[in-house]
Amino acid sequence: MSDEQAAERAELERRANKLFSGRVDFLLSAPQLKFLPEPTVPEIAFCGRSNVGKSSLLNALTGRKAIARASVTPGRTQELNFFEVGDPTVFRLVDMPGYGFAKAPVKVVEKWKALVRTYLRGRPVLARTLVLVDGRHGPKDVDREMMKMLDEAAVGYRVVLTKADKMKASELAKIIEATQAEARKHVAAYPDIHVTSAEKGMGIAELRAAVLGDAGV
Ligand SMILES: Nc1nc2c(ncn2[C@@H]2O[C@H](COP(=O)(O)OP(=O)(O)OP(=O)(O)O)[C@@H](O)[C@H]2O)c(=O)[nH]1
Ligand SMILES: [Mg+2]
Repeated sequence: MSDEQAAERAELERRANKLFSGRVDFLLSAPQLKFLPEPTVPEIAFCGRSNVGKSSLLNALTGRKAIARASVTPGRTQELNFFEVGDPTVFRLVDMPGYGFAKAPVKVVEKWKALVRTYLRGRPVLARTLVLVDGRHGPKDVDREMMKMLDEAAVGYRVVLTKADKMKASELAKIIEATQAEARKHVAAYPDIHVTSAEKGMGIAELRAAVLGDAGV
């Protein structure tokens, strides 16, 4: 990276940190498509398997402990939850229900799936999707399916490894490599993945800056 690029990145991170530590408000919870807010600003969606750490990552990015409810029980987030960032609002973060949760009733799972898919495929203001992958396991079949669906819908996404703090460095390195290789197989995925820990704050400043860029701010 040249000095100029490094300076640009530092400036973007500074702006991102300022924005994320300013106004962040819960807007609404949409259990069905008809409750979606007016598509007036860019949106960044968080998707991934149940329990992967979507709500926790959203909390970490915004520096709030519990603006998005993090769950003890997988399958806690059951609606599309919208959060507004900036004053006036510059963009929104959307916390989504997790996929691949086997214990929920089939009908409920089907309902979430349809909601998530329809939102991801048809939302005009969707600026970027973050596909979270558990740093303890790397990509699973359900993650690949989600990525494939996004590829087909031409929805650009970033692959984000979560819970990096739970792994030994040597194990994490293998997971990073496998996840990177997976991302590079998908046309709509950014080739470079993000490695994060909501718990320890790892990778958070970089992801804030990336989200700012994605939102076109
Ligand atoms: N050690 C560690 N634990 C984490 C991290 N992120 C999330 N967790 C834990 O993982 C569990 C699930 O986190 P959530 O943020 O609720 O996951 P989610 O993807 O929103 O889950 P659903 O809404 O049920 O789909 C919680 O017990 C979190 O405390 C992390 O970076 N490190
Ligand atoms: Mg959640």
